[in-house]
Amino acid sequence: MEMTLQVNGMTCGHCEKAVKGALGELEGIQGVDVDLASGKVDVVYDDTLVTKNEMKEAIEEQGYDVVA
Ligand code: 9UX
Repeated sequence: MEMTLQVNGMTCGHCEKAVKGALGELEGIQGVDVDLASGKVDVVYDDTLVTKNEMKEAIEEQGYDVVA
């Protein structure tokens, strides 16, 4: 499965790393691509292992805002 999350508040490369790292620690995440300029985070994942809500919470724990 693949989805795009809109994440607000990422402005530098460290933000990108924080978000990638947080998602990468979740089981079932197969790929993460962050576009800093737009705030779009493309995630490739196994939907039997991880939910959108878990991804959202992991990103929010890092201090960023997930829109929808
Ligand atoms: Mo960069 Mo991101 O100094 O929260 S780590 S803006």
